[in-house]
Amino acid sequence: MKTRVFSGMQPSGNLHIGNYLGALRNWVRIQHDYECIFCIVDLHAITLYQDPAELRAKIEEIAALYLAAGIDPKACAIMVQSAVPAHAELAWMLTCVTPVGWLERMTQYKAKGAKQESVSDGLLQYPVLMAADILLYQAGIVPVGEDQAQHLELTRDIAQRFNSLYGDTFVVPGTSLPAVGARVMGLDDPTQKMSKSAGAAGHAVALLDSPDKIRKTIIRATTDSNPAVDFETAGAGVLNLLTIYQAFAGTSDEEMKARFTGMRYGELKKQVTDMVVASLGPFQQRYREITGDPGYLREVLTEGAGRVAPIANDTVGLVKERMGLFR
Ligand code: AQP
Repeated sequence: MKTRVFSGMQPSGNLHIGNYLGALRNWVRIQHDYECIFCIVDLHAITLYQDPAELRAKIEEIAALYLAAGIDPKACAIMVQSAVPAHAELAWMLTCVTPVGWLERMTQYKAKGAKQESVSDGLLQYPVLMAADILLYQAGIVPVGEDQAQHLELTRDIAQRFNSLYGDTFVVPGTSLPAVGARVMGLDDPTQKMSKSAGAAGHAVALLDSPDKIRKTIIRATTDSNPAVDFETAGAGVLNLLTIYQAFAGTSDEEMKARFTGMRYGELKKQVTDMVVASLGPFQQRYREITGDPGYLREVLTEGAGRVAPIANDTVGLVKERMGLFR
């Protein structure tokens, strides 16, 4: 039997090249080697306020982006988290075995919480819901970007704690990070990771940005005080541009050095722009074709949820059995 893979994205803004290079592209690469479930995690998105109409539209947009990136819905289940109630059900059961201190230590909770006037309990519980998503399907591998590594560590801690309290129940999942592009930084501020919710102009390149917008964003990217590329002393902004190029082009470290050492930043930005525009072009074309048939999208999502629900319900049944809950 193939190892199961689970991963997801929040429909909380415009997917950017960080989401693509850190996660989505790897999903496409491994989709035929494993039994894959790719989720649109709308219950996670509402840990921060979302406009209801926009959220509903974003869910379908993300599904279309999965397909445009090359996820094959025949090989993989593409589904929406809230369409399978077992996600929320298992999250509650796991909440009851998770010490609050574990959650308060999460860096994403601290960073996102600091920007809110009032922090919802949902934001604190976010990683428990993520653990439920993964453990529900007994996933062995979770391909994510580096910012999610701490949440994955917590998922393992929760699984192990549950297993030791109630007996072996959950597969303890492994994290899979890409070799290049695991943490793409903001183009305006390379000390912060590129983020959907950051909002500032010049921060991110969204997957659906026009070539003109991409050019304007990259041309304004923060560099450093060197006149040209020097791999030994390059600042975070220059390294970020080089990473973006390397991740899209698939070039080796040696090729990168040979190509870019001594290149002036204007030319570096031009080459990065050309690479990003050329890589996103076919992707955007596929996106337009897919969204031309909304019936097809709904079919894919309905079929995906139907395919995974029995696995999820079996796990909830087992957990209820182990915990002594009414069945
Ligand atoms: N900057 C990044 N570089 C590489 N990978 C990234 N990911 C996110 N940002 C980067 C990976 O993308 C997947 C989906 O992320 P998410 O939707 O769960 O939300 P997130 O991790 O919180 O990402 P964002 O873009 O910062 O969204 P918001 O602002 O809405 O919270 C994950 O695998 C993530 O690691």
